[in-house]
Amino acid sequence: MSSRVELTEAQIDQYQRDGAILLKGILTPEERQLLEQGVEESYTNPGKRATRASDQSGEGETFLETFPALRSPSLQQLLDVGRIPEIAARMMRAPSAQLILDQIFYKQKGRIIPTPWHQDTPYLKVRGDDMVRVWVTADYSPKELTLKIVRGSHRWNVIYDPRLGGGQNEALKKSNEGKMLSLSNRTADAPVVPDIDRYADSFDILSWDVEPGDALVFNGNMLHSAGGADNHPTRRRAYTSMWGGPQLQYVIPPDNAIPTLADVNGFKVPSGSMIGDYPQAFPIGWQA
Ligand SMILES: O=C(O)CCC(=O)C(=O)O
Repeated sequence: MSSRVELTEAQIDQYQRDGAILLKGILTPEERQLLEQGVEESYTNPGKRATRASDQSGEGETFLETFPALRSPSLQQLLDVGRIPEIAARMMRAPSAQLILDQIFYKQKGRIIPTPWHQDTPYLKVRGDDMVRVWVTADYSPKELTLKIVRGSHRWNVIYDPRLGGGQNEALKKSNEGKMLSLSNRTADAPVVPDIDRYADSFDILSWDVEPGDALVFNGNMLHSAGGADNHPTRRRAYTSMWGGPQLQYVIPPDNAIPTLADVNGFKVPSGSMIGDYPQAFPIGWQA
């Protein structure tokens, strides 16, 4: 597949160094339209991997769907266009990008519930450096509501326990995802997520205002969160896909984890395999 996305070496270096970068205006008008249609297709016709969570007082609503592209023709087309996986592969400096999972975080206007500080790694069945998230939004998302990311945390070589994080995981606990992950029942002996909001001066936190058409690209091992609001005037609809390079390992962790696309599609991949050896199980979105 040929390269169609304009990326500079300086941008790729920045991604590699910081673990995250905002690419301004990188999506085409067609991709923006597919995104807009796709999040609405999922929201209005939720599938079995969709859940609605609200905060402890029952206010605010986050609609979370995992693997929405399996049911939304528009989101599938958005991935098939191939520019999102091309961004992922080239940021990794990998020869290809394979799909691990995709998700919608659709936050209704009004009260916006925050997403707690976490890494994606402990929830997943993949391990390694070649793991990239591409987060795109259908609405203007001010930096307060956009992902905040601890610069350089992809190099810390720590997988945190996702349960705690300053007790912020309430919304997640209530969701199907949380139930499936049995957050109260994990056995891994892992350090607690630092209370980053409380000690914000001790961390190098990146944050951005993000518009439709931009792509926020970050390493899957990064610590990240999103803030909330009491009365935000618009929805904050984000679509986020996770891509792996061929060296990424499929692992079956001791605790529950979100299935990968391979699991959902019924492929049996031995734990410890490199995903590059299983292109049917982890579909290739872009290849050099
Ligand atoms: O959009 C959000 O609020 C959370 C997204 C997220 O955690 C992710 O893309 O990994």
